[in-house]
Amino acid sequence: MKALLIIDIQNDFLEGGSLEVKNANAIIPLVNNIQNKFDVVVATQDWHPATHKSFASNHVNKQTFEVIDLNGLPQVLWPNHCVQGSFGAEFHTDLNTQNIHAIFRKGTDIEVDSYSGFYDNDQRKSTGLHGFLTELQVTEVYICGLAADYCVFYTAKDAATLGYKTVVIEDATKYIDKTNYEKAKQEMLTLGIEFVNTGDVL
Ligand code: VGL
Ligand code: ZN
Repeated sequence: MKALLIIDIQNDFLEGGSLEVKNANAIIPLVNNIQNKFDVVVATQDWHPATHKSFASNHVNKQTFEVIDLNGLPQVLWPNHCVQGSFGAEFHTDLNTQNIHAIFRKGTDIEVDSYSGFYDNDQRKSTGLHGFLTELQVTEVYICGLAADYCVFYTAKDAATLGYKTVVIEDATKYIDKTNYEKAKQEMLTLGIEFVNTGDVL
């Protein structure tokens, strides 16, 4: 079985959002177009309490995009984003959500960030996504969404490590930082992760 994982297509990562990813809105029609090519469609949502420690605003004298040590892990300090229940945390209204079988929310523990749709950044707490896919006998995951150098990257790495055939649908992702993404892509290629465009899955 083949699953499409739609990562964090939420208002705060889109045009006008607090952590806007450049040209991110352009991926929405591409993601809508490919959904019916998969047996299972899953989405993730970044879903932070307002007190989340990945927010620069929750630290004294820290700037956004500074890196700190958070409970032993390097942590980029972000602008407030995807606060639980806020408009910024909602999926963009143009995203077709009718085919989405399940939604997995992450980043709910204020002490640890969660880029991957599978596990918190310390790999201690699971979102349940792996159990869900296993139950449905999914062996291949195709990943799209935001951002290519953070949540897409970490989700793809965990998927590959868990033994899924892992494919990133590159034209249906956008990165925050190009250099970061180029490094991430090299690492993904080393792990055997494949790259395609939406035209290849249609
Ligand atoms: C993300 C930064 C902070 C993402 C989430 O979805 O890529 N990036 N939180
Ligand atoms: Zn976040």
